[in-house]
Amino acid sequence: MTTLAQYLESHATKPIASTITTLATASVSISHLLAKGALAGIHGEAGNENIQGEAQKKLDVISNDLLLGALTANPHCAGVASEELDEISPANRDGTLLVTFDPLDGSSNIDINMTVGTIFSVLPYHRTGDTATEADFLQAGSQQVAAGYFIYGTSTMLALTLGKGVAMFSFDPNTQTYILINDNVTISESTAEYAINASNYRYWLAPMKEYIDGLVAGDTGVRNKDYNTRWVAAMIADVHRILIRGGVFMYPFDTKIAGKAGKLRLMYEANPMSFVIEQAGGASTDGVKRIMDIAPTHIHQRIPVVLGAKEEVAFVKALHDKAGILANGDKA
Ligand code: FDP
Ligand code: ZN
Repeated sequence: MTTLAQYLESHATKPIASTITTLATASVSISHLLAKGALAGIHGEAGNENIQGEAQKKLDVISNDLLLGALTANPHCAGVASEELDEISPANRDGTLLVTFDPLDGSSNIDINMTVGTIFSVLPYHRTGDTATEADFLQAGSQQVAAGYFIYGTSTMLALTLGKGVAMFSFDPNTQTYILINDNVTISESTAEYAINASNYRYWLAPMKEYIDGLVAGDTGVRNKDYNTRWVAAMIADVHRILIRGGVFMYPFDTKIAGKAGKLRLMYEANPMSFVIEQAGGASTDGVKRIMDIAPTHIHQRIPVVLGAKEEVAFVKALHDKAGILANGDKA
């Protein structure tokens, strides 16, 4: 039996091990709060009162504060960026790492007692000794030194990559530790299962419509096989399912909200999940480019996402190439 602490000791540098340990400690507190649910007064909107008449904070705000407080106290952490906060938070100037996180992905699932999770990405800090700024965070996903997620489902788990494959851990409530259950998570190159919110169909670009039409046509269409749909509406749960049993996940470019290329965030969701998926043998694109090759322009940048089984990701990209689609959704 290998604990997370033992795994990190033999697989990670000291600063990375320490940062992952800090994240794991915070995840345990978040998972305890989630388990208490309505009894912890964490359901509903921030600004409401809970059953004791105390001002109520939404759990995504509590999770954000927990992670932010823990990471900024870690001497290796030079700065933190959260999906919940407008500005980055500089931490310790002598740190060598930057951390971005989505404290509670899928937070609309909390009130219905469904899966949510914490996604994180660790980047190198190149200006040790100076105060970190947003510009320091704007590194391509290929620069990540670690990434993963804590998923709070029927059990709490951690998927972690340090750039040499993906390890999966399960939280043991008895010992309050994460235990390694698979040190080489791999996903199949082909699949017959896809995840997309098809209610957005009319807002998609032509290649995405053509792709999904092909899957829906099943063995009567170009793909010559039947496909099945799954959509949890929490990226973390959809990606976790793909790591466990394969599949492809998409939140593509759509024209629903003018000026927004996609729904998901590059620095908090797309990059860390792409790192995990690629390290497990899958692929990830925005339809045009490998996501981890994209140079970020803004900390809260949104991006179209297609990730999972290599065969499907290549098929989607080929349809975009054929249509001459550019990264911003325009035609070449
Ligand atoms: P949420 O808004 O609940 O945080 O992060 C965005 C996200 O969830 C993803 O986790 C999820 O895949 C997607 O939004 C679901 O979006 P739809 O409601 O449009 O299906
Ligand atoms: Zn999210």
